[in-house]
Amino acid sequence: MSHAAVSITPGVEYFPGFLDRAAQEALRDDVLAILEAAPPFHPRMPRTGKPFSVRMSNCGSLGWVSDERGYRYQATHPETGRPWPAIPSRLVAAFAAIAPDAPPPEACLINLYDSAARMGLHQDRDENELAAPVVSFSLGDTALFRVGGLQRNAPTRSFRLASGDAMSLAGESRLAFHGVDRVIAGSSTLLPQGGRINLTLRRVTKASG
Ligand code: MD3
Ligand code: FE
Repeated sequence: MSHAAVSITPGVEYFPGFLDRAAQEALRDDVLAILEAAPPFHPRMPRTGKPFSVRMSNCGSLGWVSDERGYRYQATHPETGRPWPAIPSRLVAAFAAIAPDAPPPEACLINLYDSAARMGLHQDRDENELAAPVVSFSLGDTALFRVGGLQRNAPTRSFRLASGDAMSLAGESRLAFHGVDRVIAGSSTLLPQGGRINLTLRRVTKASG
């Protein structure tokens, strides 16, 4: 594992090549097994019900879901009704290597991008614990990622998130606007069907103590 962090903007740290190829393959296999138990679903926009282009699943004690009733964290899959699978131990270890002082993550959102999927500029603000860092890992095709400021119209910076890259978001950037402009098809051989998987680990409830 490489631990050289690049600071993108205060609170946003980028770890290019954090996972080597063997670690990416092991994590990919963990995630593909999770998706057998907790199949990807298409989240829908609150109110309008318009489906996201990104498919999602989760692991951990809580998972992020969205539908006509709103955005929320819940303990069960919205379609199967089953509890989410556990976060794989190698992923918990990778989180701890990046955020050694953080409370244990409760939610791991699994975002699945095909070559047409994107994620508009947004803030992550559905967590009750905003003091804890968010840590993300990318697998598969490279994404063109954008991060801005605390207001939607602030200037943004773009960079690529490639397979094995990690990012941590903390402090003043925890509420920065960000999004995925597009995914570059065919840029990685990691995933058998192509596309991109992003894993985002979060603390949702206030950590006690
Ligand atoms: C920057 N996912 O699921 S994760 C999301 O690549 C989401 O799938 C993106 O944004 C993806 O909400 C990016 C990295 C990330 C997470 C939280 C952030 C970047 C962030 C919070 C503030 C600034
Ligand atoms: Fe986000």
